[in-house]
Amino acid sequence: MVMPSPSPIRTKKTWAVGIPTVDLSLGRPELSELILRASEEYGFFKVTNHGVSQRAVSRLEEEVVEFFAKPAPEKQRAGPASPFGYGCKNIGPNGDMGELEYLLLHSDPISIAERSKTICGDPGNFSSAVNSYIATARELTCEILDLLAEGLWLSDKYALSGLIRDRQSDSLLRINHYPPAKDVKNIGWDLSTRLDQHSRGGNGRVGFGEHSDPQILTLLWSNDVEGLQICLPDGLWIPVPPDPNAFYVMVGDMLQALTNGRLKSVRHRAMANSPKPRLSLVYFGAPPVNAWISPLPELVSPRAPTPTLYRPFTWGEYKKAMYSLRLSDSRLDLFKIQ
Ligand code: GA4
Repeated sequence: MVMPSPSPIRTKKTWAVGIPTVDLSLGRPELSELILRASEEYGFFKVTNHGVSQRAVSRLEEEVVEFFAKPAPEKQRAGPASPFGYGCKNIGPNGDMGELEYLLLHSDPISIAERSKTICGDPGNFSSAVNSYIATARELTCEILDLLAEGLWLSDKYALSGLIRDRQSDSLLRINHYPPAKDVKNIGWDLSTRLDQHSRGGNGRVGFGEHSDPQILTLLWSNDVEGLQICLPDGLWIPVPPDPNAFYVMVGDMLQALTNGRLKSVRHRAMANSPKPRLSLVYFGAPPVNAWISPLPELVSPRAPTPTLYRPFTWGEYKKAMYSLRLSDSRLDLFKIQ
C-alpha cells in the first residue's frame, strides 16, 4: 500500500495529501494484510494494477456519454428510476435530491436486456457493454473480498465473495453523470439551496449527498474529474483525487455487519463543482435478497470485547428499511443488538 510518508495516514494533514492505495500486483500475504488494514481503518482505498481491461471501461463510457448527451425527453423514456432506470436529480423515494442524472441498473442480464431497449437505439450493443463491465467489476470485487477473507482468517475462503457470485445476487450498476458547474443556472440552482448545503457542512453543489453504501462492497470508477469526498473516522471530509486508471473500493453496510463491525462502511458524497462533466461507474456487490446476514463466527467472541453487535436479518429486510429512510440515515443502527 502506498502511504503518504512518513507513516500510515494518521493526521488530518497527511490525509490531505494521500489516499490509501493498494497495488494489486503485490504478493500475498502482504496484499491481504494491506487490504484488511485499509478496510479496517478507513473502509476505503484505491486499487492500482487491477488487471481490468481499459476497453471494458471505455466501451461503457462511450455508450453512456452518448446516452446522457440525448435530449431530456429521450432519456426520460428510460425512467423514472423506481428504483431502476433513468433518474434526474431525484435520488430514492424519500425526497433526496442531487445535481446529477443517472442510470440505475440491476446486474441481472435479463433486466439489462429489457432496460437497454428504452436506453439505446442499438440495445444489443448497450447491454453487451454493460454486461461485460459488470462481469469485470464482479471479478475484481470478488478478488478483493477473497483477499479480505484471507486477511480475516475466515475458515470459508469464499464466505464473502460467494454472496456476490450467487446467481441470485442483487448487485447493481449505477452510472452517474454530474453536469458541469457552468450549467448551474440551466438546472435551477439557486442561492438558497447553495446556502442551505453550505450550512450542512458542504462546500458548493452537492451531486450525491452524504451516505454509506448499503451493500457488501462498492467498486467505483470515475473519469478524470474530481467530486468524490470521503469522511474520515474523525469526521473530517477529504476530497479524493480522480484517477481513471484506478478503482476506488468502499466497504458497505453488509460487510460491516458480516464482520461484526470490524470493518466499517465509509460515509462519502459527490460534489458537483467542476467546470467539467463528471462520470462515475459504480458497481455495488450485494447478496441475494433472501440471504441471511449475521456476523461471521470468526468475528465474534462469546466474551467482550467482540460480542455480537447485530441481529441476523435478510438483505431483503435491510432493503425495506433502506427504502423507508433518507439517504444520509444510518440504517445499520436499526439492526444493532442493544
Ligand atoms: C445509496 C447507494 C446506491 O446508490 C443505491 C441508492 C438507493 C437509490 O438510489 O435507489 C438509495 C440509497 C442508495 C440508500 C437509501 C435509499 C435507497 C436512495 C435512498 C434514498 C442504489 C443503494 O443501493 O442505496
